[in-house]
Amino acid sequence: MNLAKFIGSLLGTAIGDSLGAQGEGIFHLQGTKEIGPRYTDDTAMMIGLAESLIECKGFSGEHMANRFMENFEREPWRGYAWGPPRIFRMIRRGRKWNEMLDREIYPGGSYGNGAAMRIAPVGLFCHDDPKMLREVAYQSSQITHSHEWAIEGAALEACAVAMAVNLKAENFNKYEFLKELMNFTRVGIYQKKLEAMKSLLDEGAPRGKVIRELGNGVEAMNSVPAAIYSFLCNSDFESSVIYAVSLGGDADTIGAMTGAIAGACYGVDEITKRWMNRLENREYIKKLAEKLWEAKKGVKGK
Ligand code: F2R
Ligand code: MG
Ligand code: MG
Repeated sequence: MNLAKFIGSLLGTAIGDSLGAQGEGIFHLQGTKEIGPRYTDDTAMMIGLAESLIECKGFSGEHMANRFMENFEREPWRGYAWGPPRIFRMIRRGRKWNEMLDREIYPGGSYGNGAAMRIAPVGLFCHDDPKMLREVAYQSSQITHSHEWAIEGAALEACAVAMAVNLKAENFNKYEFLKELMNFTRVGIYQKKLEAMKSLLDEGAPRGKVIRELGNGVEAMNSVPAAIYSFLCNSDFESSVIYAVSLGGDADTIGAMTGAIAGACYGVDEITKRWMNRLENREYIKKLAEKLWEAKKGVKGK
């Protein structure tokens, strides 16, 4: 278990988010190279998820839902989307975390990328146990997102983070990585997009084609594949997140999810120093990664 990878993944999330936050919603963002002064809801929710896993030494739906709600109430200005704040208000009024409250907002539940954008701590905490990883990814997602595309997107992103933790960066083979993700996913729309990545990688496809085939939107199935691809088609942390954000669209979230995977692969020492120095709340996020690592060691030692 490598502490630098845990720290890299949580700080990587925050850096990718802060880099993309400057241009969320813009179609193409080529040229963005400096992080903004603030991270957004992506990192705020990743922090809540990590805090809960640490405090409970594992998953507790009620605790996690309350932590999401409290963190939102303290900082409602982080740029949350439409659904989650409504769910937090329902929870404040006494509704339960596992009532699939998003179905009262979106028929069939939300397939937004809000569950996947915060999932890095699950990939880290469950990096050695794929069954538990899928279970915790699904359950933690269902607090706000119960649509199959949202929970599977979160599990796939968590799986990519876990695989990145487990691999030695010098042995990274993008096609092997992709194959393992294809074996993991159970949902057709992700299987199709992972399949498409093979040819996109082979031909070094231009950004326009990548966006057309994988998407760059706020929906989980239109952003998780873009983040995985951004990691696969680059070979260091900085170029991975710059590429992710250059796809535009939901740039903070594609940046955050790419940063989580790339940070887990390359470790904190390979993260661009000028970004680290500017990152909001850097010391707290680093501390959280250390505590998550300690909590994992404790659980493993039992
Ligand atoms: N939302 C933003 N940014 C724009 C808002 C900025 C903000 N108001 C400000 O500047 O202050 N960013 C963040 O939201 C995304 C994550 O969203 P999440 O948590 O998944 O939310 P939600 O509401 O569940 O879903 C988001 C959108 O997805 C579409 N959608 C989801 N389920 C649907 C369904 N069943 N049918 C139709 N559409 C569905 C909707 O368009 C939702 O609005 C991240 O980008 C994060 O950065
Ligand atoms: Mg955001
Ligand atoms: Mg976003």
